[in-house]
Amino acid sequence: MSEPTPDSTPPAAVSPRESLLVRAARQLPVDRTPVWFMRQAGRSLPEYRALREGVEMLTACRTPELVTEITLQPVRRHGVDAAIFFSDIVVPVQAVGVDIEIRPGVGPVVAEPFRTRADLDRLPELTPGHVTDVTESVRLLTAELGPTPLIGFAGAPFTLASYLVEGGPSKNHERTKALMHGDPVLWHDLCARLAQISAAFLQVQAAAGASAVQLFDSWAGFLSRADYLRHVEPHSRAVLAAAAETGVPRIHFGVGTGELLVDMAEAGADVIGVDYRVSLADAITRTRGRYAVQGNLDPALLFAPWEALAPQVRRIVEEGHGAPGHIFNLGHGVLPQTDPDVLTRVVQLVQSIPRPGAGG
Ligand code: 1CP
Repeated sequence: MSEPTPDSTPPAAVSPRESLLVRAARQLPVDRTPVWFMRQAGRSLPEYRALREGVEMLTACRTPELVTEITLQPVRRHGVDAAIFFSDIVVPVQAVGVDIEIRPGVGPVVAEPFRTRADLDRLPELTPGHVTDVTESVRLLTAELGPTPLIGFAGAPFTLASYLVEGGPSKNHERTKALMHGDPVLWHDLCARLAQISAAFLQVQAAAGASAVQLFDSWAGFLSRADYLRHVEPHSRAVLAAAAETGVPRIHFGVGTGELLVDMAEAGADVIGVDYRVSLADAITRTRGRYAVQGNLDPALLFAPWEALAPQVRRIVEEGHGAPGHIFNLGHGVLPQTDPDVLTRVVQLVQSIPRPGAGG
């Protein structure tokens, strides 16, 4: 099989690593904008809720047959251009032995929060042997997905550290920031360990067949730029550099990160994820048109009437035409009460709009 030439769009059925999503991430021409949704699996889908009946979240994440079925559900239903691996950002820390569970309606809860140097002993490095189920899940999935790319993911060190230090979801991240400033040496050691874990988790997914990876730094927007650059960016940079070795494109995403967008892109991303607070046009200007962009429909707009929603979808696709590559997505995850039929309609609309300048 030969590489597609950069100046032509390949025919529809290609290998996932030549798919629209990967081409857009690599700034290669595409005849239309690829689309997927963060949190497209689960939550809003009745078929997901049926499968999860009586099964704990982390058990579901570690059971390859369930992971495969749950990951495929939104691909079948919505016809999206990529699958997102059904897992959670806390799976790799659980895999190395941290006592953590995901409580319904709450999120990840850590039995013994991390506060001291001795706690680092509870966080060994991750090896592929810790996550053989993940390798198996990705292999099963990529066999089923055919030409549709699978996106692997991991949590970034800061977002993971926040769960470990706070012990669960946090509004203000106060204990995390107290550790960052109160004991910067321990903070850096914790983040360096988490960076190793995230990087190894991404590498396992790419080695087993994922065609792109996304690093979720969901809570980075709670940081000042100075804190981000000093205490966080070097660790995210290390994860993205390790991910680069796999050869698959890297998407870097956070929420409320308008002030950090350039730094997050320059940390080593191929694609910068843009939340809904910053327009794609502004994001493209801020990053000087050097990066592919992903986003950024406000997930709450999926509750608006179609006549109000459709022009917003079109506007975002058109703004994305100004970037060297655009992957349509929401500005954050699908909200649980979203009508899945609206998501399908958004996919169809995005896929109906040609991207100018593809030469085809
Ligand atoms: O029982 C359930 O169904 C629990 C809900 C749920 C689901 C479906 C959680 C708990 N995690 C997931 C899956 C998940 N998590 C995926 C794969 C599914 C998909 O995207 O379609 C992904 C990519 C994640 C990543 C994740 N988990 C992030 C980063 C993305 C983001 O939303 O910013 C974060 C912050 C988490 C932690 C987490 N896990 C679950 C919840 C409710 C939370 C957030 C809690 C909080 O507010 O802090």
